[in-house]
Amino acid sequence: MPTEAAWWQRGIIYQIYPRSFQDSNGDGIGDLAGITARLDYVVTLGVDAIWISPINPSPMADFGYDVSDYTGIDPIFGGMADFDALLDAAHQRGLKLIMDFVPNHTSEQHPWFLESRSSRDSLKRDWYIWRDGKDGSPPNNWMSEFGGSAWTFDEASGQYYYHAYLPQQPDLNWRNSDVRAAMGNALRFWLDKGVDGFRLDTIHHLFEDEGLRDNPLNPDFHEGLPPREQFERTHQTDQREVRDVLGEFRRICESYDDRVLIGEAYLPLEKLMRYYDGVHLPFNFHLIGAPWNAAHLADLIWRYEQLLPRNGWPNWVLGNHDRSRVASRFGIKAAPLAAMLLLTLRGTPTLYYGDELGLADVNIPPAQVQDPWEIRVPGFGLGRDPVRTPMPWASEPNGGFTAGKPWLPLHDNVSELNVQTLDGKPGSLLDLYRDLIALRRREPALSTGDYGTVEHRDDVLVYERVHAERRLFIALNLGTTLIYTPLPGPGELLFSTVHGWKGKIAGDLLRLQPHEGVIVDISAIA
Ligand SMILES: [Ca+2]
Ligand SMILES: [Ca+2]
Repeated sequence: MPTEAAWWQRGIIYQIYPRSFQDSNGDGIGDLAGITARLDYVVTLGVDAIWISPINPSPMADFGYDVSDYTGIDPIFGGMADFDALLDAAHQRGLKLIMDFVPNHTSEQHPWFLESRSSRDSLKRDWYIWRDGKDGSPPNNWMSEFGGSAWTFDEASGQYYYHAYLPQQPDLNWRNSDVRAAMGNALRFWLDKGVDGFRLDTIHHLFEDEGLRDNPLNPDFHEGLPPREQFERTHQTDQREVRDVLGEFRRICESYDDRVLIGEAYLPLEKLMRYYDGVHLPFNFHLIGAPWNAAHLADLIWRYEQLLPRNGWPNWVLGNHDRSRVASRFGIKAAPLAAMLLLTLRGTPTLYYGDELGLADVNIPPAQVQDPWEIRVPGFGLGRDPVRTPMPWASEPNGGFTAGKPWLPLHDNVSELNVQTLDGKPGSLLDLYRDLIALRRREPALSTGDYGTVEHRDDVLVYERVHAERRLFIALNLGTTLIYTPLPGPGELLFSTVHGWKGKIAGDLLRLQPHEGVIVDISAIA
């Protein structure tokens, strides 16, 4: 570990889904002025940075992940003055601001695509991926992430265009140097304004096989999996050239002070590591997919550490706008333990708004479904609406989120589960998050320290974090029964998810309640 850790190595990132954080004008949709109004709350959490999901102008076919102008603000979120005010307000409070940037595809309404599709001779034709069909069918067997062919036929120009996601999200051709230059300029536009970094959307999709070879069949496909799983994505994602483009992005960012590049890529750990060439933090989603099992987690932590490249800084994500919330995945009783896990692992933690309250996935009645994944892909399941519901701020109608009708319904026990009610309530998850974050900030061992051991003892996950003379012992009882586990020696209990703060532990045996996690200072042991 370098002595001078960057802010994004020491820090904690808090993800805000802007549609659902705070509405300021009564249209039922969260906006930038709303986020600004709630920054003081974010400061009370003790996090270092906010990352806001896309706010660029967008037809909202995929809620902002279909961008029609990379250097503007969608009117639904406000104007550029609102953005500047948010950035200022964040910086005044010592918070960094990370933007979402969507490089793989634009909206079909982006002027670049409108021009590209206007004719085969368009100067921007090559900015996207256009191909002739084969015998009246698409150019190859590639499927979109939403199911169905990844190719859509354009009647007017008589060719297919490629889209890894919705037909409304045509993929850019990153082999075209004008595309690279235009997107580089978009990054500089925001960096010049002073944003502190980007979370780059779906970077493993940036390039496709140049020869457009068919994907092989997935031997593990079975009934019940989404149709897109029929084929492996061998030729469709994770191509070698991705790293060149990410390297260009990184050079742009590093020509400014102290900026960070984070990349989204759902990949096995081995493949994920290659993205450290390009971005500072390839998001590690493996905690999101993990079973709540001590043996599995110990193995995951250890394997991740072993695979990290030299100077590659680890990171952990507990929840996001695409996956089931932690309180639903692991159960609400496990939520405090999950918080302790996230905030005591080596590397940058990212937490998702509302998880600090214990918000669970919200059941959305069919008539109120908003997510295109569910609307356009029948049978896809619940879609992502359940994890994107409005933040409950107070015990009042719509939780103080909006004076109007919220774009998605809130959970059904707003009167109990809201910021105001949990604020300062002894034993609340919100207080536990704040206390753990404060402890992490005080203890370099927890943020930038090394690991001692990482192991599991039946249902107990155990690891040590070490920094200089400081040695902290962490034990998490993932099981549902009382359990005793050995302590290396006498220590001082710094934190328990069950009992709050405690003092000395004389013996060398720890007593752990069901779902209890503890942090013990064992620096005194020789
Ligand atoms: Ca609004
Ligand atoms: Ca692509």
